[in-house]
Amino acid sequence: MNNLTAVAVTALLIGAGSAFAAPRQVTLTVPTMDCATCPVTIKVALLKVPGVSRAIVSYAHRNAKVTFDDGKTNVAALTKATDDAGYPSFLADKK
Ligand SMILES: [Cu+2]
Repeated sequence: MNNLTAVAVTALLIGAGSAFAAPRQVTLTVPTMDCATCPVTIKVALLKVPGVSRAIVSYAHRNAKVTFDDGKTNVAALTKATDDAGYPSFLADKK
């Protein structure tokens, strides 16, 4: 019974935590991609940033759509991650 209560409390805490976390999506322009494997490198770099849940990188559009928890990371950390991977990027939209 105590274990069950602990599990229930933990579930509530996790639920409350995710209620406060606001998932945010931004588009980063990455102008220097020059071949089809560049997006893979960029995606891996972005997904390593704590708080990033999704990264869709398009070579055709030279951009990266990134979904992240803005309680854990921010746009500056995302652009730094692509910079560090060799691809400078900047925010394409202000949403
Ligand atoms: Cu490349």
